[in-house]
Amino acid sequence: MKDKKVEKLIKLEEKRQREGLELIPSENYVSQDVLTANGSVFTNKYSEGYPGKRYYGGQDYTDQVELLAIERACKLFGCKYANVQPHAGAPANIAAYFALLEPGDTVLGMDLSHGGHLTHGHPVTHVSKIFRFVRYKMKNIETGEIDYDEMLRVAKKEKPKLILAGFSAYTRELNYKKIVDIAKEVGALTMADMSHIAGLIAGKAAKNPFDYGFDIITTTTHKTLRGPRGGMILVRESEEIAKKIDKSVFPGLQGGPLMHNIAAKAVCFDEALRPGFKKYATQIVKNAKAMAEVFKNNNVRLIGGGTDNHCVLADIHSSLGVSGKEAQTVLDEVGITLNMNMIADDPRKPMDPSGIRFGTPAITTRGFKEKECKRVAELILEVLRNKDDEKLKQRVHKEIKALAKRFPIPKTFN
Ligand code: DSN
Repeated sequence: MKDKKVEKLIKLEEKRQREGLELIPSENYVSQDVLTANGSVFTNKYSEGYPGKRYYGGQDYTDQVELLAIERACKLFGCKYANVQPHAGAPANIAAYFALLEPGDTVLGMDLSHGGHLTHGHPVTHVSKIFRFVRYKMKNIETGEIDYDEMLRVAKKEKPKLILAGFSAYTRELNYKKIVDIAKEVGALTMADMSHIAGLIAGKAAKNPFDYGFDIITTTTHKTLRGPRGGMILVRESEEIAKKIDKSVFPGLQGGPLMHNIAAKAVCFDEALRPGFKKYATQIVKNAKAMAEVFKNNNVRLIGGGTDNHCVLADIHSSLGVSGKEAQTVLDEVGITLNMNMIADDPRKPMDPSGIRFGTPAITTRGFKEKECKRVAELILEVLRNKDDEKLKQRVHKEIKALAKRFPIPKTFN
């Protein structure tokens, strides 16, 4: 590169990723093919509109690559329509709301403090000023069981036009059938934001909301799905809804689609359709369960009591007397990256919460199995229990580096 400053930063980031362990559950490592497509000349092209209906000329190859991405997305998730243009998960959700709702309409979604996401109507978001968001919660924080009776009661009272399933910090399977039944009873549409678990659904390691009759799914493509940073909206079967979604994404919300990113999505969907991806998705869950087990055996309180997916949420403040922020900082020092996180009904503040959230998508991509994951969980606990012991931290850092070296980040997947 001619720009030595940026080149240096890219190299340093590569080193950081190579030598450390990535446990942020929403991060992963993409293949060289995804990187190549994402860095391709498609970035030069303006393509407002959709395949066959663009505003500018020169669309022979953009049309083909977008159609390929759509076809593969539909095959992967078992649906009829896909819009692959959302730049990320937040715009995908915003476009979906505006497609399905009128200003003032009500949405029933998971409580944000119980695992829901900012884009599901947190008061700081623009959408919360336009639509009315009401909440359902867990009935039992220790098991993660959702209060479906409460969901029905709230749905009957508030008459939502949309019921939203999905989360960014929840570790159990949702009962999609119950949610669809409740939606039918009150005449609501159903939307699943499966950003975190898209790869698990694609790899059949988690249930697919479409199998239970959900109307639409929104998702990111860069988490467990292991694709480029981006978003997508899938529609199970309604052509009417699919048309509304397309209009809402463009021209409703976005301008020109990121064609290089769409090319990279097409590559990622092809990779996820290969048999090896099922093994990968299954291993992600096994690895997360193995880490959760170590925490439980050490009497650390887990929100939801364990995990069914890729993610673990631990209340380390009540169990170990360490705050989420302290944990994040001290673990960074030893080459383990994870994030501080609010726990359900957290008495502490978002910038220094009681919990940590960690997950296994990235280390599973590196080839970690249960044995290595258990060891990492043990090391996390050792560091948190001895956070001021510099010698111990140096020893752990050395072990983390050695582990990372033994499991290099792969460039291709089966
Ligand atoms: N930032 C993503 C996550 O980590 O869950 C979602 O917005």
